Amino acid sequence: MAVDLLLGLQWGDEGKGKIVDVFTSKYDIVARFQGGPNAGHTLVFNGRKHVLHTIPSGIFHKNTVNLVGNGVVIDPVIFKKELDKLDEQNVDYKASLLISRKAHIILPTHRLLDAASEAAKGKAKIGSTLKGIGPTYMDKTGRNGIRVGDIELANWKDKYRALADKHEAMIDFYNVDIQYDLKELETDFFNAIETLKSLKFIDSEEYMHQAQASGKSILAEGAQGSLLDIDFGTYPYVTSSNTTAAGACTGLGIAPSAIGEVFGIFKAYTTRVGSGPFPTELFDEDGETMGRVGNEFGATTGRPRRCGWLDLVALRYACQVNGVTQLIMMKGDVLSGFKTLKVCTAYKYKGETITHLPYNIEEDNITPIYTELKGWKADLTGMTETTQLPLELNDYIEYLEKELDIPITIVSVGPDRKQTIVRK
Ligand code: 2SA
Ligand code: MG
Repeated sequence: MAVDLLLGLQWGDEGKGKIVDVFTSKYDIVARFQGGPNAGHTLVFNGRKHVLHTIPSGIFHKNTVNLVGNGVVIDPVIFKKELDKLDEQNVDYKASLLISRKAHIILPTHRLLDAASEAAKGKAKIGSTLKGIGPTYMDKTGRNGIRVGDIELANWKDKYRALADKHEAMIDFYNVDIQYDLKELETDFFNAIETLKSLKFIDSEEYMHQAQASGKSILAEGAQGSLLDIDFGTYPYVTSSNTTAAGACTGLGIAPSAIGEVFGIFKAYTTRVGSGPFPTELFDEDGETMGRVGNEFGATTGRPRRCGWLDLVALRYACQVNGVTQLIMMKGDVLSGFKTLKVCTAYKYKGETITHLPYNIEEDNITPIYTELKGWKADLTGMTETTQLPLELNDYIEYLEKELDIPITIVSVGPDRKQTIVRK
């Protein structure tokens, strides 16, 4: 059976957690394939909000297996906190949560290195969530990392010590003012490692292979967004993993030919948290309204997200890189009340009009060219049927479908599971 993918098409925070949760009843397995606790996936049901960072968003469904794949990086301390939250809510994850032995572990010193690197960059900082993501992936590709499977081995602490000592020397090298007590951090870390060890570690590519062969339905859950992809995002203002469709193959061990539907999820406008280019960013009242009405704050760090109009140039690019087969539009409800909506259809770049993402998309070089569409007033948040949607919103949706040549099959009108309209 094919593996379906659900991916963010912008700079993250599109609402992946919510949609995975809505989809989960259709899948036997939900798997994370990249990123780590930099992600913040928000789910709302039964009047409660839940934020997941490393654990897949299918965890609240009884019969779903949740796999943390080899492409993910795990911070045992944050992972333990997530488990504690699940315990509080009596979610039984012991049998349903599986972890790849090949996933890499974020050490306390990786987090410190992240902080040191950002501090040394000053104004040019990436705007990292400071969860140690970059340094951990550096050790992975540098072939120095510690993997989940290692902690089952007797001598892994020697390897740990050697790596942590090297990291300390590197932190010194940055020569920035970072205060830390490694002993204390290590106490928490080793405690959390023990908790991690109580979970099921598996050879996940083999598991996935068997699952596919026996007809299990699988959904791969992306984290961050396509424009934060290490190769195709707005480098260097990106995260350190492949957030796009190809990342699901390397991050789970599934073949490209095994991929079925690619669900691309986007907000009806655009947000970005952290630094880096954002051509349609607004610095006016409209941007402020989007942030306020959309409650645009980082689910992991609480940072306010930058807001702007929908960027079709960037969205089309993301659809192409991922091979999106169905689109899911989120947060249309946030745009209710805008008289006119703008959609960026091209960029003015070095005196020319272009409709692709150029190599260097620094703000100074790019002026967005907008098309205007009529807004709507109605409150969408109680709507459940397509027929209830205002005419202008239908026009907005149909305009995007035509421009992108991909159907928008789901429209979300609020954070709750129930606020989800299936169009076709
Ligand atoms: P990192 O932490 O080193 O991977 O950061 C590198 C860049 O990637 C961005 N990034 C994100 N952007 C949006 N959402 C993310 N998750 C959290 C959320 C973020 C938060 O869901 O809200 O709470 O602030 C996420 N994770 C990484 C980051 O901003 C950097 O630009
Ligand atoms: Mg998020």
